[in-house]
Amino acid sequence: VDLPLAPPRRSDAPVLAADIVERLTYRIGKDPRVAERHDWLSATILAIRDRVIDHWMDSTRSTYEQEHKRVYYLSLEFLIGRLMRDAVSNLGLLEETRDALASLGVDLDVIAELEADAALGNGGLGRLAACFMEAMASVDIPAYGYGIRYVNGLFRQELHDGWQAELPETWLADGNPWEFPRRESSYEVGFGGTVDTVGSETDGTGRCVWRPGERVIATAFDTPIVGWRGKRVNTLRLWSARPIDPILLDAFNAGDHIGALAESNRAETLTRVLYPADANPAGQELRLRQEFFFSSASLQDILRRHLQQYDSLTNLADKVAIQLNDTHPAVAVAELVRLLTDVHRLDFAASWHIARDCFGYTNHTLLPEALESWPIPLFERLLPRHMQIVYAVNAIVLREARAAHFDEASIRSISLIDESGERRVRMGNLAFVGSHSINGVSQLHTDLMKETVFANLHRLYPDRINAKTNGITPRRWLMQCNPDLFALVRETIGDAFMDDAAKLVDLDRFADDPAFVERFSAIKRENKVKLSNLVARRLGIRLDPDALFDVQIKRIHEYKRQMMNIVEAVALYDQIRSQPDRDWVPRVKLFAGKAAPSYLAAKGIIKLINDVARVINNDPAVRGLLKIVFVPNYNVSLAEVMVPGADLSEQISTAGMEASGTGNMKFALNGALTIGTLDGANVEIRDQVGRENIVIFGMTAEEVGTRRAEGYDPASVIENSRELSQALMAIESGVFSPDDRTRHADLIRSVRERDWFMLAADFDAYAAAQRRVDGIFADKPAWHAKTVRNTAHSGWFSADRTIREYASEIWRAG
Ligand code: 26M
Repeated sequence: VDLPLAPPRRSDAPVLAADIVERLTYRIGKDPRVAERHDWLSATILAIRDRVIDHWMDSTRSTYEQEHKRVYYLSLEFLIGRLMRDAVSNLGLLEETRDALASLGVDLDVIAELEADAALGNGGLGRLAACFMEAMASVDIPAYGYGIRYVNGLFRQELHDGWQAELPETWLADGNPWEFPRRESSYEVGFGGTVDTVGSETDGTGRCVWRPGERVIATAFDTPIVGWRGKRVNTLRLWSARPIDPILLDAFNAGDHIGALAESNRAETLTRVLYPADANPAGQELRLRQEFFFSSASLQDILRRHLQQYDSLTNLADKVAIQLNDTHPAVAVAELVRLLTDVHRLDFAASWHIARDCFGYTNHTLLPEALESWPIPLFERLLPRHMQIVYAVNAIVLREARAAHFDEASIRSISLIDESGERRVRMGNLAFVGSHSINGVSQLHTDLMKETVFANLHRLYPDRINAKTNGITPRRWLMQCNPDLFALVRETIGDAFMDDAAKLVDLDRFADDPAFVERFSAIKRENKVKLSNLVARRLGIRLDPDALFDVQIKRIHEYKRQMMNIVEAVALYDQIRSQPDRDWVPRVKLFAGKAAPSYLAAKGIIKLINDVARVINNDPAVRGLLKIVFVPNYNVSLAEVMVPGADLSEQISTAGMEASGTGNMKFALNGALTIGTLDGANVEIRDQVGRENIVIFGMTAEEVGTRRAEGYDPASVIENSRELSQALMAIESGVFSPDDRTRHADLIRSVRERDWFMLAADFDAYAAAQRRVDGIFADKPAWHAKTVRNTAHSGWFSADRTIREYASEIWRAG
């Protein structure tokens, strides 16, 4: 045969096509003639995965050879979504893969849709961990993510008569071609039992030995995470629990078929399901077991890898940085101290200092009900040795506070033990004292950390708290989810922004260029058509793509104020009917999000949205000027369609309550305007895009605080707002729930009586801001210029920037 010179890249497609057929035949065991779409997906992933492996091994090897510091990101959640497009696109194989599949009669976009959306997380915190994994690989940081391989991720949401129903999510049902089981990387994790002292206390040989009453095996499953341009491939290592003895044969043979499997079931229950709350920790024993299980397995793995290379633990903190994603892995602080002292025989003080030099802790919420703490009797029963270590650490910290002349109240707030009622271990305080860095996820949130929950710890250790404003990966959240906009940007300003998102600012000078704006807005419209098609397919509701698409997608929470949004829709509905001849701007309000199954108020809000939607959407007097849509089963894949199709991004939390938000960044990057409060990263979005290009309303965090301190009275506020009074009255009188007129009475009463999230106080400002939005939207050149400027100035929110800050200021790595 005639061997060509270096072929143009696209001609690699035949090689890839042959590889896919090979995987299909020999790995899946399917004849291409009878293969189904799902088989093609698996075969394609296997072929792509094989192209990742050399990069993966190179990355691991170079870290080892160059003795680079490794970063370990411990998180109980990784909300990764689909991986195929991400890997293909980061490897630069998108066109090649498309062509290869086309030559086999397969459509890439069709099979990509079949990949399971891995939802091993609840919301923002889990999605941040996934963006960080991709960004750490992209900026060439040797990093490992550690978490749990839940068999069932976040529940699937259905709507039954407008109410949320939860169904199990079975992402592994068709197998997971991305993962590599690592039976050789297995560790024992213990629970319960007793603590013995062996040797003599006096001659220095004395030490503690924990003899667990129960043990399980943690086994690793690795998923490669490909960075941008395939530069580096890192590992996401998820632990699965299995029993030491899969079956007790003696018991089985004696006829005890249930007892023979009891241990096995108990182990498998550990990693069975993700807890579906993203606030209000349930405080259940299984959750603490999950937290300790994955913390312990991860630390044993980290120490094994370090000792294998360096043969010593004294340099651990020079070579290892461990980031705690919230307090969920905080027990790792005590576990590392235990491993260093009891197992590796370092003295306690040395162990404690090494641990603190290794750990960093990221806080994601200030909501008091979301701060984790565990009842002492439970903690002590499950982790008796760790309880001792917590007390020992607490003694050190309290001694330091006394030496600094702290008063009793301050000392009580610093203590690792909450003595105010039932005694509890405060995981936030444990994470704080066990870390050399404690960071917030936006500037405002960090300032509030210093003033509220951690005020006294901050006074004692004033140089530990720092701000690291969240970021998002521009690969998934622009290149992949909005390929047409990405292509336009590239054609307009060149390729530099692909490696440095800050360079998107070069788009700014095109904001008033009619030819550019025309194309930019045509792409937005096309994305709105795609979103409309999804809504038509799933819900049978027809949308007008020229209407303003107003989108609020996030977990359903009172503090996020979806309720304020829907009440405003009711007020608008009222006005459209009473002033039919005004030049209303047609609007579609889209909602999506899950409520924690036990969060009844949040579920009531979902039902309210659906009740209001039914009435408004079916009222001919509205003449299509207002539509309300609740899209079920919000997940990463749905966000990838809804974000590019949005005109308006709703970021309307009560100021001071949303730690950062990251959806806000995704919308701005894709050219939506934000309507928002000065909360979390909204403040920084305003700073970046400029106050003319964002619609800010409502009280500041400081005003919220003062108002509360003064004694907030919602009733009088409601009385003074005609619009709000009428909307609330309509809802509570059953206008939207004719089949059960009092259905929403409790929800409305909680606003009238307490209004903890100050919906009433911000309502008029919100409604006025919405009318400002209408005005801008009607002035197309003004609107379009603002949308372009949002994209142009969102580059700073790249997770690459965030990760570089973590690397240089916290991890001293990379
Ligand atoms: C705790 C115990 C038991 C079960 C679940 C939990 C739990 C799970 C998730 C508690 C909180 C969880 O998440 C909090 C969270 O998602 N916070 C969000 O973090 C984002 C990333 O930093 C921020 O952008 C959001 O503002 C913040 O709400």
